[in-house]
Amino acid sequence: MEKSELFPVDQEDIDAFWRDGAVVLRGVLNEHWRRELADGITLNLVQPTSRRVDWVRDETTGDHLFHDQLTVAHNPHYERCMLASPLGPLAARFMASPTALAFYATVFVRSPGTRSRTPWHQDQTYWCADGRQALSIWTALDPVPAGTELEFVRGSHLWEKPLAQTNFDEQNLGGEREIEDIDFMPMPDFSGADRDRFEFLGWPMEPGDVLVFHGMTVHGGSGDLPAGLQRRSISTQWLGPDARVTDRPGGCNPDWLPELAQNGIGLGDYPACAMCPTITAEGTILP
Ligand SMILES: O=C(O)CCC(=O)C(=O)O
Repeated sequence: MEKSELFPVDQEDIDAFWRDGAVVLRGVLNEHWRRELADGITLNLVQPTSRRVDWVRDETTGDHLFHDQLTVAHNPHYERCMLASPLGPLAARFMASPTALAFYATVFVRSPGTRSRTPWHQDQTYWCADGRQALSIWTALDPVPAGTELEFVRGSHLWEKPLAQTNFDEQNLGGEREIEDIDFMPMPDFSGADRDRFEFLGWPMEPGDVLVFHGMTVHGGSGDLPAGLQRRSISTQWLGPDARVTDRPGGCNPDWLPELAQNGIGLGDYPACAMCPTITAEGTILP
């Protein structure tokens, strides 16, 4: 792996990303990369990490929602895709940065027909890193029909206060998370009574399409699947040079601080290290 592939980016999409907090790009991952990710998921399901949770597991209906979070070293297929597919250079271009740091990957696998919506949240308020140059690139290996899309609250990455946090534990998915010392914005009822107060973005997608969204963009709501349709989705997390490692009053999720410390990275550092490799906007993978 010497170079990442490149995918052409329109300035209009970059402008929309900074204005709205999320954009869809069509046809970014070709069949080769989709197969690589599918192989990664097959391996991940039989070799989960210690961070794996099953948000849904119903032996009667067969419904299963598997979730894991991994840095590149955990899975050679995800590693190849994060380093050599167009994702890294795209992340750098969207962050208006010469480089993108491959922070980690998040995996969601819903068995066919599983009905479990992702709670509304902002990723970055859980991360052990902060910065304006911070985004995720989400993709699904299965079609995403209308009504099951991941939704984004338009412009929410620019809100002054962070959104109240949701519980992502296996036992209490979506429950309120009590954290002192943070001036949170109370959680609106985005799916119900407060829906008219906000503007939402969401796109039906085909395999190979990707969503690029800012680390502070509020999102959720996806995943009430029709019978027979599965969803294997991967969200890759990227940081730019203004990002710094941080701790959070309520703890981080995922908490990479111990692993970063083993790589010589502490609070306040930019986390460039063997665990989080860097790719340039031109596709060079830095040693
Ligand atoms: O795929 C999903 O249901 C949730 C995705 C998500 O929350 C994320 O990528 O941060």
